[in-house]
Amino acid sequence: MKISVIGAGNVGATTALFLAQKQLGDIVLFDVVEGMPQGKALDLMEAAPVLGYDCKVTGTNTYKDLKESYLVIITAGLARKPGMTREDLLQKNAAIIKDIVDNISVHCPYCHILMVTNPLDVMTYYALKVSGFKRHRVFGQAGVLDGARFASFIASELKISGRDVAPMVLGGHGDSMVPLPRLTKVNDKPVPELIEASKLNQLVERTRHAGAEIVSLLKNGSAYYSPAASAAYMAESVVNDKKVVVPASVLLDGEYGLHDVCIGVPVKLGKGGVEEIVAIDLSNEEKQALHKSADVYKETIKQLSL
Ligand code: TXD
Repeated sequence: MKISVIGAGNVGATTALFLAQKQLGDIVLFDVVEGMPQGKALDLMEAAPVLGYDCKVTGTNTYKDLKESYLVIITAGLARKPGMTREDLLQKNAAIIKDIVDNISVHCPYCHILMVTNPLDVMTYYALKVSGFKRHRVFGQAGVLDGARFASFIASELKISGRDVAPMVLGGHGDSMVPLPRLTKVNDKPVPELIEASKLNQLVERTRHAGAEIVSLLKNGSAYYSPAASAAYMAESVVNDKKVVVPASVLLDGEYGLHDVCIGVPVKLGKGGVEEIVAIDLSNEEKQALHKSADVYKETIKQLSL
């Protein structure tokens, strides 16, 4: 199995490391900066004897090396700086995504695309439209990350392991995201039974702004360990056909009462990409929050030239 990672910056290179550690297949790291993906790929190969993986990692500046990739993970593009919203990246990243997707369509027309570049939900929609691929082949990573952030805050509040928290965060990857405490469980117990409402509300708000919290600490870029871990987790479910159900940004065609917008909802990920959009019962309030989030992205999509 061949997996290509486009953009060998912070998220891309870290994703390649996690993919290698999961032994998911051979990895191609692509970037427009000459020598950089080759250097990082070589470095990753030199880590292999110590870390114990035996897949091949290569770096390239040439699109034809993507040939026959089963999965292409797109992390190329500008990252946020302090004070920027994800939407501020829109036009510049759209130009980058167009170029990449045009090349993917030529060199690996049968692949699946996992979008990571921001603004995530809009770039997923854009990649889908530019590629002309069916919707099960183009999906975006955000809900796994937002859920992981929510889970880590809950775990540190309860002084338990993050592994014991099963989070649920739907909606777009931005301030309008929809963390769902009612459906977030700690060892099968809904989290509102374990954390009092005002504290839980603080954790929800911190989750909504968790990306900005890291941007303001780093001052020159955005988070990458947790985004890369989340992308590799989704890749594993696709490549190894694990069929995990996770929130991912996908094109909705009537599901959850939404049309023609990519937004985070629970999906089953397997060899076929998005094999199912999973319906879960939402309260009226939760449904409204999801629709409000979708409206934000429907507006942003209008700024794209499609
Ligand atoms: O969870 C999520 N979805 C996100 C997404 C979480 C964190 C970061 N998120 C977004 O990922 C972020 O807002 C950016 O849009 C991307 C990449 O973030 P990263 O932190 O990796 O940015 P870097 O380190 O600047 O790397 C970007 C790389 C850099 O090496 C550029 O040379 C390369 O992208 N780049 C390109 N590669 C290939 N092809 C083209 N055209 C290209 N243009 C730039």
